[in-house]
Amino acid sequence: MEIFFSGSIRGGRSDVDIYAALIDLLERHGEVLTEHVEAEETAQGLSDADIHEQDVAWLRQADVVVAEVTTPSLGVGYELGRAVQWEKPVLCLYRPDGDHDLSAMIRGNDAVTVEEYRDPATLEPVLASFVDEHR
Ligand code: 6K6
Repeated sequence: MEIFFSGSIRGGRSDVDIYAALIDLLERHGEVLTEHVEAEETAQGLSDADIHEQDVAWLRQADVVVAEVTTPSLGVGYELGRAVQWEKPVLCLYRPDGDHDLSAMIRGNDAVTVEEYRDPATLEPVLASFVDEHR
């Protein structure tokens, strides 16, 4: 099971510790292709074109897509749009006590499952059943 985890990078890094906790949980169920989303340091030597090409290839390859969408990000929104177009199973994780309302383009999309949460630890059964459903 190959999992594409999507989370804000240039959109803002305030949730990076949560991304790390979610990636740890997801690694119990498969291979996370996009561990860099939890990296503290931005990768050296990759152009924006390299990043786009690599991420689109991983997205195409992934069996499922899990995105943390509390911090709005153009890149995450772009990845979600492409994942929906390719009919990938998509789970979006959203903390309603954050500073941003979730976009209608995510909440209003029948092809996307939205799960609200407060503590990443409570998501273990949600992630397990989402991954198992699409195994
Ligand atoms: C590595 C670690 C931190 O920053 C980097 C270098 N930049 C990127 N590396 C890999 N993927 C990226 C990078 N910038 C954006 N992305 C992709 O877009 C990721 O798959 C994220 O899910 C998404 C974030 O988009 P922005 O618009 O918030 O940057």
